[in-house]
Amino acid sequence: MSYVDEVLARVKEKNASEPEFLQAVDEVLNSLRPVIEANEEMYKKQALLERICEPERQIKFRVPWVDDNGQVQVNTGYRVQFNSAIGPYKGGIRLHPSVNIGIIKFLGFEQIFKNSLTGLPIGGGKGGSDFDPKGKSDNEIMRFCQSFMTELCRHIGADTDVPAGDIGTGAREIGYMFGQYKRIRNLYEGVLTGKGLTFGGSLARTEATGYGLLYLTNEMLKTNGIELAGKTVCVSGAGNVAIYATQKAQQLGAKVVTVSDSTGWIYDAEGIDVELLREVKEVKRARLDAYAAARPSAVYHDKKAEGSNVWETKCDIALPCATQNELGIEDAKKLVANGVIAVAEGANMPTTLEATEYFQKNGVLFAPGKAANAGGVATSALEMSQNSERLSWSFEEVDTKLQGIMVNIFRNLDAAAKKYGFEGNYVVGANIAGFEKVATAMLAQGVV
Ligand code: NDP
Ligand code: 2IT
Repeated sequence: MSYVDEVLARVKEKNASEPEFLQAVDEVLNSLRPVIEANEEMYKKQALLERICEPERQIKFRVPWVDDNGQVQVNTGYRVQFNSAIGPYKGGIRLHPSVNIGIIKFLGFEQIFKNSLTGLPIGGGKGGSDFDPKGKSDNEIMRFCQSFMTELCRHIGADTDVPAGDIGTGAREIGYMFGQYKRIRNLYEGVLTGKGLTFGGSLARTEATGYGLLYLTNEMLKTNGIELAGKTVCVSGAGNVAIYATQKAQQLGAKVVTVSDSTGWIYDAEGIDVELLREVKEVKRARLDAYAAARPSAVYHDKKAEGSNVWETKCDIALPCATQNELGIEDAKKLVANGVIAVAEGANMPTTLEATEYFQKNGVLFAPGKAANAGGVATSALEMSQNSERLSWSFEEVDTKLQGIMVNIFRNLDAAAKKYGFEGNYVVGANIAGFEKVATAMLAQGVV
């Protein structure tokens, strides 16, 4: 049995109840085969793959809070500090009822390689809670965030671990968490990113993941002789990533015809109206049927009633920006039958392994999330730099750096794929390019 197969078998046995984590490990380790096989004995002796699949530290804690009726509620909080070989742990906090340790581990594992790809000095981590922000009042959100940070604050710090947003965690939640950290630790430091602009946040961080997704997609298309302008795009999700992906796609001359949330999706023949979408989702925190009600060209589809989703819409480019495993094999077949040219993941692991392989076999350009959505965390690292030097850069300065980072990520993964004989396989390219830097740093730092 090869070293990769041995480790895969052990990881599966050890983490049998964590399907998302196993899925992420399966994809990464399988695509690292050419690198590992070139130096198998050394990697095995160093147990490098076992070390990379085992978080440095996992923190699980109780989060008690009082709701508006005076009832005490209890949630579970997590922070997985996965790998600090190349910098302090860095990664978001997910607030969603589906959160469990396996989901946080999959996200933390992906974050190791993503953060490495950015070229910036950040390690991999992720956190969250099974708290559901939907339908909660501002005061309930604040009490939850304060309780969550009351425990988390002893494990994080500007040079230790720097959390940020993810599903269910936006500027409001980061603000409450920052306030509580500062109060308890008596430290005014860049301990979180995605902060408000009046207290150390970076311009363009809000837009960065969606914008970065389009910068990388554009570079991938250009490299393959294809123009983004004039293309029809399907976006899923209607949150932070989806909104700014839609905005940048339109600025670059494409037409985005769909967005979705957990209950339904919109087809808008005239192209999504981003200002209206922002008003519905960011300001009113309403459902997408409110978008359709305000826009005659839009049709609302109820997911449950119709059993449908955005992927049945004919498009040239698909950008899944909602959540893991939202694009399966049947969706991939529909997209390919409808002539899709490129798929780029705004979300983390939104495409199942089977669907990814189907795209690749059918000649669809496929950009994996750890490369395509790295613009968010890259800009978080730029926020950390600004906090350290106690300065703030202009929107244009940050956006220009972001563009450079995304183009560089694509060039690096394209080159890594070519170097190992997998030209055009950007999944293999991203995993190898991300892994090499982390592996070199881990080996240099000894058995820790
Ligand atoms: P938001 O909370 O802002 O938006 C999430 C969107 O996805 C919402 O429209 C939500 O619908 C939908 N969604 C979430 N969970 C589900 C589900 N289980 N089923 C169906 N729809 C769902 O999150 P973000 O936009 O920040 O994150 C989206 C994805 O991008 C995630 O995978 C995240 O990990 C990834 N990502 C985020 C980055 C960031 O900087 N924010 C950076 C890199 C990756 P509803 O409104 O109904 O809840
Ligand atoms: O998945 C991700 O990269 C994020 N949610 C952003 C993490 C960050 O630290 O900005």
